[in-house]
Amino acid sequence: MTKNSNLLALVVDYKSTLKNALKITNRPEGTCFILKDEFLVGVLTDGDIRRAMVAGHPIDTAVSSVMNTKFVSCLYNDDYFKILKDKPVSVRYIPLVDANGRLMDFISRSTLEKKIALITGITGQDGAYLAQFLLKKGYRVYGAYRINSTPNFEKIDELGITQKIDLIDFDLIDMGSIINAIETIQPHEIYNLAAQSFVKHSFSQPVGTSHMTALGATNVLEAIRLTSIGSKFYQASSSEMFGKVQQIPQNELTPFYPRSPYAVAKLYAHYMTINYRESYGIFACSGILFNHESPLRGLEFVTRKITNTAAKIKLGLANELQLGNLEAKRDWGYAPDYVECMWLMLQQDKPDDYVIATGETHSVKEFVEKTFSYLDLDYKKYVKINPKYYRPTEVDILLGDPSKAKGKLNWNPTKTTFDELIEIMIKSDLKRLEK
Ligand code: NAP
Ligand code: F7E
Repeated sequence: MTKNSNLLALVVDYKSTLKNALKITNRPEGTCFILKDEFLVGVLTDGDIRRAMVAGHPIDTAVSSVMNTKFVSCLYNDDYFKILKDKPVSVRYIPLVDANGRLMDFISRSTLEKKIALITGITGQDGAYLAQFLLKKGYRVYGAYRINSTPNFEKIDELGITQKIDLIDFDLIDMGSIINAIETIQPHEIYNLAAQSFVKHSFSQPVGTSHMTALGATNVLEAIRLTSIGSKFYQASSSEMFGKVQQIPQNELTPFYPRSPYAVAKLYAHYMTINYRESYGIFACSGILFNHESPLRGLEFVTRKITNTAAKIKLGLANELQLGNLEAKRDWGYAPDYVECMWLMLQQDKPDDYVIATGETHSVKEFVEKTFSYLDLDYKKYVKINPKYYRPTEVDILLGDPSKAKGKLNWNPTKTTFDELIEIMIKSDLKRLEK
């Protein structure tokens, strides 16, 4: 749709009820529509108005004072209350205006019927699967990515969803870009998946990891607080926070003992999420996800390194696989099963934190053995230990207890078994390499 002022004629008609307008825009009860003449120029939540009234303003001043703090919906006139009371209104196209009343864009009714999600880390494994999942649920999905010299959309390309996602550039460590994204998009849900997520790199880049993985999450939380749009927030926390485990299996009450700069950064972000929930009433959830893998897993992570190299060996494209600690044990699940939990957490009545795991643990060696034996290869002939893949401190065993997620989210932790996961990954690597 072009930004043509003639289209303003399409903006509002008065045939159906305001209640319908509330319904189609998927906004909570108590939402106020801001109208300028006959044009709907923005939306305020009940919370916005209540906050301003608590500050002692009469309702009309309260509304205008709140609106002045917003990027969108900054016009106000008396028609608003008159129309709210007397005239039913339905919206086909909503013009978005800036603080000076300039037309910025239109939002179509069909767009407003959809829930809006903002995913940070859209170029990563989970970002791609979560986007696919939310698109299937009918969401409008905005994917935030950082600008690199070469854009890296290969995962969403592989799922065939790149054209269905609205891609926006931002950087986790640049709060202005996050505020700008939230104000422009007005998302109902924000999934913060972006992070420096490779544990080994966090030892060589501890400061960069803290900036992205710890402060990045704080930037998003602070942006949610400042924009006051009421977006729900999901934080991608990690089983790495259990580190030197204090209890087996680990659940939501297990004490943390992080063993890498990555894990320390994630723990900071986890507690920030809880703090923003308790301090400001933000609907913020932390998903403590155990390792989850897939054909879209980065090649540097051990599972994908194993399946990809073993497939290459099978096809005569490589002759050895160099690994570090084969004794480490992990609770490995399938990424597409796990992104569903992220969404489920944000659909509950109350925000909370959940452990997401399969409840099974396997060693790296077991993963290697199964992969090679699936390909009729003897791993002992090909696997070489290289100390460079060891870490200064290791997490020896992770085993999650997903009972809470199973009970409260009605989630099935064993939808995809360990053997099925390995098979899916090998088949995909073989297929890709054969191409
Ligand atoms: P991933 O594949 O490594 O993806 C990480 C994403 O973060 C990438 O899209 C990356 O973008 C982006 N990113 C990094 N720094 C950024 C910055 N400064 N600004 C903007 N974007 C930035 O990770 P994943 O496996 O999908 O995991 C998703 C999240 O869950 C991560 O936070 C991870 O730490 C956490 N987690 C993962 C697991 C797991 O087993 N997969 C388990 C628990 C928690 P580029 O493409 O530009 O690098
Ligand atoms: O290592 C051992 C390594 O790098 C798994 C991230 O998604 O999950 C992931 O972190 C184990 C470790 O994952 C190699 O020492 C042996 O014990 O695949 P990984 P990770 O460190 O568990 C958690 C939950 C996250 O949150 C993280 O973001 O495998 N290992 N040899 C090796 N690991 C690698 N990468 N490469 C090797 O050659």
